Amino acid sequence: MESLRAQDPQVYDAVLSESRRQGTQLEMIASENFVSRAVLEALGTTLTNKYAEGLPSKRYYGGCEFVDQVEELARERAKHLFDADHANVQPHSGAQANMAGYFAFLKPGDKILGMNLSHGGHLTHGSPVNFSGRMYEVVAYGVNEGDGRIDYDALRDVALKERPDMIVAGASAYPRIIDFEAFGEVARECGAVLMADIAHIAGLVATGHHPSPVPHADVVTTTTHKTLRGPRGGLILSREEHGRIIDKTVFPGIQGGPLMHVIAAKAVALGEALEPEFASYSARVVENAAALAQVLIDRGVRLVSGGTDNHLLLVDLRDRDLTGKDAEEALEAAGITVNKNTIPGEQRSPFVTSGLRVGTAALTTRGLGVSEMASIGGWMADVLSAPGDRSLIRTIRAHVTDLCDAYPLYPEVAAPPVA
Ligand code: DSN
Repeated sequence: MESLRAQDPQVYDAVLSESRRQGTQLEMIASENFVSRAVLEALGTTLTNKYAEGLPSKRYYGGCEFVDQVEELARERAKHLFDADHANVQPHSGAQANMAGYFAFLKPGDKILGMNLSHGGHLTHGSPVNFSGRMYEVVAYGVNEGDGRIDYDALRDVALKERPDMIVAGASAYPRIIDFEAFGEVARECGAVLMADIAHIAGLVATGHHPSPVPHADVVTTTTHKTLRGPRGGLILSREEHGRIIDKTVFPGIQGGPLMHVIAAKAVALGEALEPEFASYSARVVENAAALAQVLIDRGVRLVSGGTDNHLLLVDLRDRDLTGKDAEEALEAAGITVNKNTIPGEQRSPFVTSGLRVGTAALTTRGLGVSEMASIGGWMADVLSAPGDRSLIRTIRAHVTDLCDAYPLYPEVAAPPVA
């Protein structure tokens, strides 16, 4: 980054500080990960200069022969990885991918059935503060508050009563396997389109560590940067019959020029995900989450649904005199980065909450395994039991620093700041 350093020391310093922050804390936000150097390099290429509206070989601008190669690689790798007929790799984000899914199949005022946000759903699944809740009539399904798992009988009942035009299967804070086959049956029974949003679990789906929605859903959307470990962005998979409408909806429907440098980085990440190493990485993500869950449970920490099947856990703090906000801050002071999160039955606002969401995808990329999860789980339990104990937090911060030093992340960021 020599040119950046010389030309714009303020931006350079902020980037360097962020790199240092990532390297010196335990990143346990369930939706984050660390990309490879190859992905980082692809993001910083001349492809950012190129306009390429359209699709490979069908562009509205000249000079697209090389970006065509990149986009074709990304599309083919995505189809191969997920065993899908059709892939569109242009959505700028998961929200854009979901918008394209809605616009391709629905008209304003149609009815969608999505997961209740406080039960683990996502803003784009029908929240009133999001375009999805403003453009469509929304009904919700959720989890059984007793066991924290999706209530498939209640889902069927509400689907048959409400007759939605689309059902959205997927979540951003759900620690258990999602039964996409059951969703498919309900959607067919009530005549709805099924959209599966696998943003969180895409890497697990790609490697067989979570059942795939591809055989059951009309359209599957995802981000590329969570368990899939690619650059920030979105991706849409569909059956061949829906490919044309999905493509037209992304461009010219909702986006302009695709971000070709990001698509190059998606191609690289999808290539990595096709390698056997990625399958063993995904297995370790799940193994680490299970190990972390067990340590927390053994230490008396309550988890929504009593554990996890995937890469994340949801801590239920309602038995403690502690909010999600305060717990997040105390853990951050100890060097452990998580996010406060609403939980089923939530009584507090989303800015305060009664829960924490914790994930293992990023630390697994960094090389940490089950023995490190045992230590981290113990430190988390200690902090949650005494969030105001500054001396304890200082001690844990020192342990976290030692652990981070043992697993360096992008070591070149140790370069000194601009004087
Ligand atoms: N912000 C993402 C997450 O944390 O799950 C979802 O958009």
